[in-house]
Amino acid sequence: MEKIAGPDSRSKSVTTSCYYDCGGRCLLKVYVAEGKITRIGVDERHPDLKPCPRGLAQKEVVYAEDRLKQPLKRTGERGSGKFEPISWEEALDTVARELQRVKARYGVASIFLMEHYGSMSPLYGVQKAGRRFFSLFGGCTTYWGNTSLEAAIFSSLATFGTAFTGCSRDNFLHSKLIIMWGWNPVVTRFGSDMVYYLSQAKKAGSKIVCVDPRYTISARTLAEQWIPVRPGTDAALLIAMAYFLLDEDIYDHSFVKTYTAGFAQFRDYVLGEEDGMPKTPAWAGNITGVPAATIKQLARDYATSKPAALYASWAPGRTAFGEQYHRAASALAAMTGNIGITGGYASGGTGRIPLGYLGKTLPVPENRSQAVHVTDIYDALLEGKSGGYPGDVKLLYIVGCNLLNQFLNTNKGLAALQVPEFIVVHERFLTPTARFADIVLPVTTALEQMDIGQPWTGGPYFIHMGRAIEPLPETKSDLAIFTELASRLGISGYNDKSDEEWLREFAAATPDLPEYDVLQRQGVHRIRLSQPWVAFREQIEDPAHHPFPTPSGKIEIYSQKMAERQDPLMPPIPKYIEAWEGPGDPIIAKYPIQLVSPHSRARVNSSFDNIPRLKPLADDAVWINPGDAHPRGIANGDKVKIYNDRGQLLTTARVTEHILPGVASLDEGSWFEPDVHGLDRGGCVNVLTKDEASPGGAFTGNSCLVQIEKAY
Ligand SMILES: Nc1nc2c(c(=O)[nH]1)N[C@H]1C(S)=C(S)[C@@H](COP(=O)(O)OP(=O)(O)OC[C@H]3O[C@@H](n4cnc5c(=O)[nH]c(N)nc54)[C@H](O)[C@@H]3O)O[C@H]1N2
Ligand SMILES: Nc1nc2c(c(=O)[nH]1)N[C@H]1C(S)=C(S)[C@@H](COP(=O)(O)OP(=O)(O)OC[C@H]3O[C@@H](n4cnc5c(=O)[nH]c(N)nc54)[C@H](O)[C@@H]3O)O[C@H]1N2
Ligand SMILES: [Mo]
Repeated sequence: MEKIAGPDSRSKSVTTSCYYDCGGRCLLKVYVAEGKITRIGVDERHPDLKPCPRGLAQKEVVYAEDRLKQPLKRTGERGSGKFEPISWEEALDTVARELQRVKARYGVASIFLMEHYGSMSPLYGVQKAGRRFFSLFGGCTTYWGNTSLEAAIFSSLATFGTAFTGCSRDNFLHSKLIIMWGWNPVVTRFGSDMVYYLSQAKKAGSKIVCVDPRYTISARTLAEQWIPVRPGTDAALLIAMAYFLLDEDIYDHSFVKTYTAGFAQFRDYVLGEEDGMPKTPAWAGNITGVPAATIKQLARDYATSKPAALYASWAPGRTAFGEQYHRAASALAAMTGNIGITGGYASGGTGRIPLGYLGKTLPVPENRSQAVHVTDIYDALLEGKSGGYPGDVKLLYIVGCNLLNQFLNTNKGLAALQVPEFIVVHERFLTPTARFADIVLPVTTALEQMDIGQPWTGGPYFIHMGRAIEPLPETKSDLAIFTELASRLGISGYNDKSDEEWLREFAAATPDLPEYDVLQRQGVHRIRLSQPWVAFREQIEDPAHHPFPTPSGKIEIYSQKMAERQDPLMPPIPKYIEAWEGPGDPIIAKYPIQLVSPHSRARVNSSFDNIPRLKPLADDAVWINPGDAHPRGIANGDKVKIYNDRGQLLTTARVTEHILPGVASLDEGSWFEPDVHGLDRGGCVNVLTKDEASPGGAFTGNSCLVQIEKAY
């Protein structure tokens, strides 16, 4: 914490960060006078960690007029949004009593804990704080499946045996070619320093190509070439690239031979020896909408521009059979010999690196929780035990999650949220989900807490997050709330340390960190690297002593574990499997447009949709190609209705050549606002999405067919 020179000795600036699930972990310099934030600035000493518009708007988040500042108790119908303020005493007594009642009467499986990514804080983080509490309470039902990247996790584990498949971002300075595949980092960040390095790479002469149904701001500002592709067909495109490399014999034979397992089976499939269907560029052209010549050129560029990084992001994985796309991307990275080398990239994976992760966070003891997949939560509420789920949910405990807005098939969610006898929500704002609570507990923000910031998907750095201001009166951290509930319920050992004691313990358990006091003084701690950190460098440089952590010790293009499942929808080699609600689904006759739902530059998922400084920066309009708009009589700026059998919403049309014909795009995260006819006037895209998991567990929001019409 440094004092600003000036007459007011009560002024200070505090180094901190946010801990949203936002793609970054930036450096915020928070100026405080007389206990109030006056402004948020940039620390010029760290240009690569410069905050984004969302970080810079945190003062407006902390002091938002609609910030919840007292516990609320429902007074109207559930979902009506009618509440009265109550004391913390009454709120916590009620929640503790309900927890006890439901546990005694129905058992812990009837309590559903839905904590999510509202806060990724290592200490107060809703996931750790909530899970620890319910563990000690005796268990609960909860969820499994990562809404962001389950397909990538599936692929990383099957192919490489680990989820750490990424690189430090300076690695891209060495790439001759960077393929941004379903990736829009200017908006989604993927590390505060990512775009900083991509821009430098471009300046230094790297060629950047973007494969995306949309011509995004990243394509516009970073790429030389935009290759539009139909959503959900990426595996076909990648597999056809593999065909071309085989056909032209321009793949890296020695890499494939030395480091991979099962290439022969993949080759047989690609060449059509397995099923009589060669996966030629012409074959993929029909499926993906990408001309065969473009596919060949991209494949040739990738194979001949070593080192090259194919950055396969997660959105194409959030489709039906999305895991096949990630597996195919890694197979291609292996065929071009781009794994484990500076300037290359393992592709197809989580992109995580182990640097910048704390060695210890709030511990969660083993418990007896059972889990429901993220796409089945509403079914679990509606069907309970008779539907094969762990219990009949009587108490729903929601922390850091805008469930109704962010999970697939919002209208099913409306019915599901009427099922539990009691719903508790910890929130900062009265979100569409919080409106369904019986009790809402108001929580603090990062600027009112102290913490250690660990970067999203990895560093290599940490940020000490100083407490800028005292919590606004009558708000509490999630950890403090659970601590008080634990004491009411006679749970001992939930939290026997001060916040600072926990942080000291985390720092001490992290070899990459100095002592806590040093970290606090430094503000930012960089992990110095002599060369870019690249996943699998040891495996490639010294294979005799460093096998891959897979059953075969190799990169498993053919996964033995997958083979054992004998499930044609989870084949041992990457295959193109036609998606539901994709171009090949017969219902396309009724709903002819593929809708994707990217992440917004103005929000973190649905967070900040209510913040007046940020909402005008949002692009809350549906992108539609003129070829689709004109026959429908839709002009730029018109109000349009988007609908399918699951729901309908109202939004504005952005008629643009920047999206492929037959595809539309509406950013996720705008708040659900249904009218009496069930038309969502808020533009929440999940009223349209289907709540079905891919076989590998992916959340499939980008497999969604709709119709669009002009609204009058
Ligand atoms: N500003 C901001 N940043 C964020 C977030 C946020 O809400 N706001 N959220 C964070 C979170 S939680 C996550 S998980 C990540 C998400 O990171 P991503 O999944 O990478 O991000 P998206 O914006 O969903 O999609 C990226 C691009 O993929 C394209 N796309 C969609 N479907 C397909 C497809 O089938 N094939 C191809 N080739 N492209 C496709 C979209 O048009 C979009 O331009 O972002 C993180 N960063
Ligand atoms: N159609 C479609 N749907 C999607 C996606 C998509 O691409 N398309 N993306 C998916 C992805 S990748 C993700 S990660 C999910 C995100 O889904 P969620 O994790 O539900 O994300 P948010 O909507 O930001 O909701 C988090 C809530 O936590 C609150 N919050 C913030 N900080 C705290 C805190 O410290 N404590 C507590 N108790 N609450 C806090 C915020 O106010 C916010 O309302 O959405 C998914 N939904
Ligand atoms: Mo996410």
